[in-house]
Amino acid sequence: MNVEQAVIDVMKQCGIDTVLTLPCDRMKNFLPLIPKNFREIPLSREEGGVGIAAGLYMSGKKPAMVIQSTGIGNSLTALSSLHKTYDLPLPILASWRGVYKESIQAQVHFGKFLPGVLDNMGIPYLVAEKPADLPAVRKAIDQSYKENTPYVILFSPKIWEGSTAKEAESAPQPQERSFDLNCSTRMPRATETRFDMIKAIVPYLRGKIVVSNIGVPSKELYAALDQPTNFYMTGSWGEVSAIGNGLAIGQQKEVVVLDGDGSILFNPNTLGMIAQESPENLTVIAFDNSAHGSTGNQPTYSSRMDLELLARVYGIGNTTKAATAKELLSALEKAGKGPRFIHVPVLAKNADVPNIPLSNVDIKKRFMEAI
Ligand SMILES: Cc1ncc(C[n+]2csc(CCOP(=O)(O)OP(=O)(O)O)c2C)c(N)n1
Repeated sequence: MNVEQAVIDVMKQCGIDTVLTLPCDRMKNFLPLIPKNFREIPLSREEGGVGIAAGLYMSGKKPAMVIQSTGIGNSLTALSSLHKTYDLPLPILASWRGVYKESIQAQVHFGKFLPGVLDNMGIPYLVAEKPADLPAVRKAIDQSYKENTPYVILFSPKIWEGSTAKEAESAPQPQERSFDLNCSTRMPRATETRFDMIKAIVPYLRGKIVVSNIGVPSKELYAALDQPTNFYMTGSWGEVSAIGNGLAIGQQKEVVVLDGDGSILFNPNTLGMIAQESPENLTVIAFDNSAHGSTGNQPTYSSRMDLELLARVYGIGNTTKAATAKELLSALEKAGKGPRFIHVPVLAKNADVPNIPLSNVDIKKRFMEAI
């Protein structure tokens, strides 16, 4: 039996259309089948895939993740504060390492404790160790979508033993390449606050899909322009541009992300994922106050480097700086193929604005109805 193909068939029966992947050696005959059957989004870090998957789902897609079980470790905060509090589905098909015929000592500790971790976090899981378990895999994927929860399917390496799947072919070799890193790295001094900037761009944001960084930036957006097409983050710090990326991949309307320097430096791989998928309808505004604003303006190291250049290095070609609200509005209004990255210096100062009086599930529901 070709077990790898049988798993693909199950995913298709469940209506999965997009698969986020980060490889495990035990799945090397399974992974080549994914781009042949689904849209594949190869990841550089599983946690970023959690954000992209949330955006894909909210835009009407049906994503799943195929990763190594270790990747669940670096995704736990995002799974818990994003998927578990906004009630979002995500089937995670994980190659379960550390338990069956494991030769790598480093895999054993987390692999052994993983079921207990999932149990304690209220994340349902299933162990698939033989082809006869595949009907249960199908049920688990369906349940993830029916009950709006992540559902982990732990594939024991045992399940692939004796499979008739073809051996994976060798990968194409890297080609010569060059990049245009030409951008201004002179950062003008900040003269306006993030709230000044958000208020000034309200005419542009009105009616658009807007995703805002955790904490004060979301509260400032709520105070300046509350609308159902705003997705306010209340947790999963560092995922805002990943969610925006997923939303922009999953549907056609323009998506504007309000990100921060701390968040980008926390998860810079998200910039690479944006460049890789290159959704033309995505604009990331990076409010750079050289501080962790929401937690009391503790300095970040963004003052020692250039975020716009970082975006270029990651492969985002359409970048600019906008030092005033007027410049930001005109940069936004200037047509240009995305993904776009606008680097905006702002004062390290938070507006005194109230909390958002909506639950996470309410934010998600009205957002999904509106977009
Ligand atoms: C994993 C994790 N670490 C730390 C925090 C606490 N935290 C919340 S917001 C924030 C800083 C936000 O800074 P930035 O992303 O630059 O946005 P700003 O508020 O400055 O606009 C931090 C450290 C968190 N929520 N999650």
